[in-house]
Amino acid sequence: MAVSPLDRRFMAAAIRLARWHEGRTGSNPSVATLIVREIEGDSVIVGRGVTAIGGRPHAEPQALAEAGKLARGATAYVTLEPCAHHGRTPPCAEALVNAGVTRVVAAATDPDDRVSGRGYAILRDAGIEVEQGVLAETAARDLGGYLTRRISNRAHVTLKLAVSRNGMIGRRDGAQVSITGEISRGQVHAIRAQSDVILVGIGTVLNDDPDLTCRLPRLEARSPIRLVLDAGLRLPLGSRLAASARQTPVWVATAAAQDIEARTRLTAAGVDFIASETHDGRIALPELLEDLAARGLSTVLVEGGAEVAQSFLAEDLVDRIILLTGPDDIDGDSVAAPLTSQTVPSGFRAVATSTYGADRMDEYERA
Ligand code: AOF
Ligand code: ZN
Repeated sequence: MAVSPLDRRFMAAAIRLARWHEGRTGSNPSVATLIVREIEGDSVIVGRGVTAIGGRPHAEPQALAEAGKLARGATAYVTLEPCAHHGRTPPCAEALVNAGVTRVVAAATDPDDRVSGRGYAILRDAGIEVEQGVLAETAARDLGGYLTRRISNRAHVTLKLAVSRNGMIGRRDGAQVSITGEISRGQVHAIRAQSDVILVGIGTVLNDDPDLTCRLPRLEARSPIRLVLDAGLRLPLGSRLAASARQTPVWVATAAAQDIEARTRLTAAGVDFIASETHDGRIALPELLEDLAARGLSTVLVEGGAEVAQSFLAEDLVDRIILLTGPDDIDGDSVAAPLTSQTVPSGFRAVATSTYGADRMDEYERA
């Protein structure tokens, strides 16, 4: 049976379900499964599952448990190829076979060496009809962090920039200016909640003293690790970051041999350190992203400032750009944004545009 419009609709629903646990499944990707069966001429969802918080159980056994006997003869919609390896649970591909599913529609292929194609092979060898690649692009966008970590062995980078109407990101004298409104702020906090790490340079910390937490009602607990690029270890003990390190983790990427006293005091405040390589006095970014990936962290949201954004762009380490453009100009002596909607680097393509109050949010990804 070929892929039908109905298949695409169920897959779209599965992709939406997978978003429920995005950013909450540890090093495992958040994927979803729907079990759909013909009942009296209608296609009915009889089981649904999304990778559990923390990463296990996987989506498939949960959906199959809900479907029970109704899984026999059903179609399973999976946003990622079902796993083929024996982890703490038997392979999901085998679970689908054993439950008597007769057709599997899948979106993205799993690049995990233990799976990659083997999940599909287990299904086909058991006589199950497999359609792969359905809405693969959408699924791959959501799974971007996981796929980049597995394929490129580094964390996936989203660069977030808030730019004034005249293409500025702030005042040169450091005075605080508000570029975007309340609605955008909520949106940014939601994106924070889905990220594993928020990254800023020490300049931003010294200038703005930011919190970098998610402050949306009921999502406070989903604030990710806050990581500061600080080769010279200048993070003040009195900064909001250091002062809240016990509630929400703060990591400092710094050169190995730094002021032992400052380090000891920050450690006592709950700050953690990543001993990092430096190039010309700056933290080496590719190595840092590899280090994060090796720790099971997939997604990094780069939030400032201009110099840090510029470094990630110059080293071709940006996978996604979120550009917020406010309605007003910043006058006087101001800092030009590394990019605006007019000057997005050629390696990127626009994937979405939204309006939040008076602000516009443009989203780009690698072409
Ligand atoms: C699935 N369904 O819901 C997810 C999958 O450490 P383990 O045993 O949990 O395996 C982690 C791997 O499982 C991960 O790298 C990816 O290949 C796969 N994730 N697979 O069948 C799921 N989350
Ligand atoms: Zn599995």
